Amino acid sequence: MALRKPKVIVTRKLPDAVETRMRELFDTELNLDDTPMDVETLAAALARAEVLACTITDRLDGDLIARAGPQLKLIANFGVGVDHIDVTAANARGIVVTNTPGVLTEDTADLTMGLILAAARRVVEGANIVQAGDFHGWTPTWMLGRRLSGKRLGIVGMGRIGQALAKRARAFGLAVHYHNRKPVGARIAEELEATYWESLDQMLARTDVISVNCPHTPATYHLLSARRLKLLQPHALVINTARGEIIDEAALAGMLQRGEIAGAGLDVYEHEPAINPKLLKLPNVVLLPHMSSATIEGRIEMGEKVIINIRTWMDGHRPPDRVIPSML
Ligand code: 8YV
Repeated sequence: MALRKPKVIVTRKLPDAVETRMRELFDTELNLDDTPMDVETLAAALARAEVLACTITDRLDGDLIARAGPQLKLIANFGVGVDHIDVTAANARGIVVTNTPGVLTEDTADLTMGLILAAARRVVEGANIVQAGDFHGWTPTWMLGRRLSGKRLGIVGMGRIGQALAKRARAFGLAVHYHNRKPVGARIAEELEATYWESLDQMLARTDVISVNCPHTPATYHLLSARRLKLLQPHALVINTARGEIIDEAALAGMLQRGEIAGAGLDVYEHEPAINPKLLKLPNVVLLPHMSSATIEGRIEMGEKVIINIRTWMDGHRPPDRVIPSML
């Protein structure tokens, strides 16, 4: 007997292959013109959907979740970070929340390594000079960057993405240091030749490049506070492909402007999509538009994860990527 198709409302445009499969499997409403949903449109979706397939651009706070109809049973997020969803409020109403871990790990680690290289070797600055027609010939002392090999990388958050970054960093000759709630297992630590710092403060003061790779939770909000940023060495680079809220962006911009740290590579921002205007004017920063997981392969795999989560829930099983507050 064919399963009844649940009403699934998708809040943003997803890759065609994903949308087609969702239409085959579910009673799916797509957002074909990709207009981000405002609060009232989201509330209307929560009042009708059995499953909401949402993204980071949908802020599902406790007030909005309180407006969900009793039929809403699953919020299947297209993305790994769930800091835009009040998971506790959802669970309290019997709504399961899922995400898409694993499939964007390698792509995000690739671009994090790219930002490290770009910031250390002034890649964007150099490219802009050429494009502006200002390259008038080689000189021995022009466009000097900093060598990566032999330097120390401090990874804040040694989960999947942190570990994938560590593997890449080793290949570039960087020594891997990390801060995490707890040390990684002995086998992984040995493979990555990684040094664990229980004290984030101590690691910050001793590493040359800092990369933020932890989730944004109440415990990691402004983890890199103004006080902690001051512990960095003047030649340090700060890289962030996780969430803007983890760094005090105003403090970081001020320090970069005053030359108190050497540079930054940022893909995410505290008040995204707004960016601190100071950052936009600085030559020593590389700024990307939240694109570290943006590959067509990754987006399709994220969609497949969303589908698997909905499908297993439909079949009465526990979805594989269920998020529970104690994991955050
Ligand atoms: C995604 C991300 O592109 O998955 C995440 O948490 O930050 C991004 O890389 C985005 O969240 C899609 O919703």
